[in-house]
Amino acid sequence: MKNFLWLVISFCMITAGGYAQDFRLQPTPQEYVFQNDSVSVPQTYLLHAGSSLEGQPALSVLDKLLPGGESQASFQIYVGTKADKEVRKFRKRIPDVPDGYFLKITKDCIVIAGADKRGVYYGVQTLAQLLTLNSLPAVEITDFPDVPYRGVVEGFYGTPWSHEARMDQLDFYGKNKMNVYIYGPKDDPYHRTPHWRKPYPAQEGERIKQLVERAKQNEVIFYWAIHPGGDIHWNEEDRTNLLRKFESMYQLGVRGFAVFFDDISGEGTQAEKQVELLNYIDKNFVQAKQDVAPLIMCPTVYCGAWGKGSDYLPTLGEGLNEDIRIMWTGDKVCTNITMSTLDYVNPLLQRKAFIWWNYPVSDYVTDHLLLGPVYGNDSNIKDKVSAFVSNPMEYAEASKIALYGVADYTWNMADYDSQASWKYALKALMPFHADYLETFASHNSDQGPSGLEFRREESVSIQSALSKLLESYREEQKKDDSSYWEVVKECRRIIASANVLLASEKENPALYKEIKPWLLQFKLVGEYGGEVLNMMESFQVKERFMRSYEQARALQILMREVNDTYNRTASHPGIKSGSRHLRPTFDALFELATERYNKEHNVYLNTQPLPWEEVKKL
Ligand code: LOG
Repeated sequence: MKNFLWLVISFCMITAGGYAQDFRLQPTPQEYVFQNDSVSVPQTYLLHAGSSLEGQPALSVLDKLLPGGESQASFQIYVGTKADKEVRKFRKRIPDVPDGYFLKITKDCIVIAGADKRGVYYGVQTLAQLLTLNSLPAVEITDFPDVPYRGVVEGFYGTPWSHEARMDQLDFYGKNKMNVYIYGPKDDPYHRTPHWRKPYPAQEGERIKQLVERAKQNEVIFYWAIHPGGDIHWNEEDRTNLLRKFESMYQLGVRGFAVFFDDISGEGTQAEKQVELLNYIDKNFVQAKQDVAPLIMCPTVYCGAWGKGSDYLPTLGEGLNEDIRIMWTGDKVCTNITMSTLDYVNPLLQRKAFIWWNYPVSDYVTDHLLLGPVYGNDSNIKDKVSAFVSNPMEYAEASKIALYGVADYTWNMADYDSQASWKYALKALMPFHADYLETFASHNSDQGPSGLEFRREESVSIQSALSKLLESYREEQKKDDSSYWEVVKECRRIIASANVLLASEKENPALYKEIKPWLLQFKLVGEYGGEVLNMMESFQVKERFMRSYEQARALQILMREVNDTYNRTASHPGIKSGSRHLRPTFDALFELATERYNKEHNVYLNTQPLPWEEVKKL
C-alpha cells in the first residue's frame, strides 16, 4: 500500500501546490488508488441516500461538507449501506468487514458505500479529508479496520478529563475512525468506591447525557464503567445496587456497560463471584435490554505480572458468557502488546483479549509528559484481539498525539509507520508550528524510571551526538567538535521552540494550558545546555568560564524552582523535561568542565549539579 501513499503525495504535489506535501489520509486506508485527475467540487448535486441512513450521522456530516444538494443537478452522490438499493451497483466493492466502506470519486459522481452505517460515516470522513486538498482527486478507496473496536479507556488515576475535553475527544475519535470510548476515571467517586451505588447528581447526569449524544454523532460507542470491587458484598443487595446504577445510566442514554475489578484486594477479587455477577448482569440487563453493546469486564488479574499460574483467569475464561469481553494490559501493567502475550492469555480467556493499552497514561510518572510516537506493539496481532483501547494521560489534548497513532495502528497494522504517523499527529494539533512542537515532543517522551518499568525513547535525533560528546570529553579530555556543534544547535532549537510555543497560545489553547509548565522547564534545560557547552569551551579563560558557570548554576536553581512550583500532585510531583538524555548529559558535562577548570586554576568550585529536587535521605 505504501506505493499508493507515494502516489498520493506526488499527485498532491502536482495538483495542490504548497499545502500538498502535508497531505495524508488518516488512518492509513487499506487500499487506495488515486487517478491522476482532479474533480471540481460540486456546487449542486443530486443526493441518492439509502433509507438505512435516515437521521444518521453520516448524512449530517455529508450535508455539512457539501451543503449544495438539489433536486436537479448533473453531479450525483450515492450513499448507502450494503442493504440500500442506491449503492446496489457497488455492492461487490464493499468490504465485508464491519466499519468498512468503498469510496469512489469520479468526474460526475461520488459513491460512498458502507458495510454498515459506521462504514458510510467513515467513508464520509475520508471524503472530508480529501476535501481539504485544493482540488478533489479522482480516487477509489476500499477500506476497513484491522481491529473491530478501537479507541480510548479513560481509566487513569488523577484529575478526570473535563466535560469540554471529553466532548472534543469524541469529535476527534469520529474523525480518526475510533469507535469506542470507555468512561472509567479512577477518581470519579460515582464510578468507584465510595459512590458507585449512587446515581449521579442531576448536573453530572446531564453531562453524561450530552456525552452519549456527542458519541452517537461521531459513531462512537459510549461505554460507562463501574468499579465496585473495592467494597462490594457478594449479596443480593449489592447486585441490585449495581443493576439500579446501570439502569440510571441507561436512562441517561448509555448503551454500553463495563465492570472493572482492577487494583483491588480482598473479597472483591474472587473469580467465581465476579463470574456469577457478570453473567447475571449479562442475562438480566445487557441481553434483556436488547439495545446494549456487549458487556466488557476488566479482571483483577489484568496482566501477566499479576499471578501467572493461578486459576483466576481460567475461571473467568470458562465461566463468563461467550459475549462478555475481557480486558488485558499485556505481560505487565504498562508494556507493549505482543503476539506472545496473546498466545498466553487468549486460550486462558477462551476468547480474544480486549486490549487495555497503558499508554500514554502517565499517572505513575506525573512529572513527565509522554508525547512521543506510538511504537512497539506487534504488527501481526490483528486477528488475536477483539479490541484495542488506549489509556491516556490526564492531559486530554496532549494525549491526542498518542491517540492519533493508536487510531492509525489499530486501523491498518501492516502499513503503520510510527514516525510518519507521529509527525502527522503533531501537524493535526498545531498545523502552523508543528516543527516546534516536534522538537518539544521529541524531548518529552520518556517516563523516567518507575516501579512499572515502561520506558520510551527520547531525544532520538541528538542521542548519538550527546553520548559522543560526553565520551570524548571524558575519555580523551578533548571534545568531539562535530557533536559539540550539533548539540549547540539543538540547544538553540530547544530555546527557540519553547519561545515560539509559549507565544502561540491561540493556536491550540487547550494544549498550551496543559503543557505550559513543561515548556518553561524545557526552555531552561536548553539554556542550561547552552551554558554548559560554553563552560567546556572556555575553561582556560577565567572570566568567560565564570560567567557561564554562574548562569548554569542559576539555571539549575530555576529548573528546581519550576519543578517545585507547578504540578504539585501527591505522587511524582513536579515538572521534568528532557530527563532521559539531555539533562543527565548536561549535568555530567557540567561536572567534568568544572573539574577541569578547578584543576587548571587550582580552585574549588562546586562540581555537583543541583538535581531536579532535593534527594531524599533514607
Ligand atoms: C490501572 C489504571 C492505571 C494504570 C497505570 C489497569 C487495568 N488499571 O496498575 O487505572 O491508569 O495502571 O498506572 C493500573 O491498568 N493499575
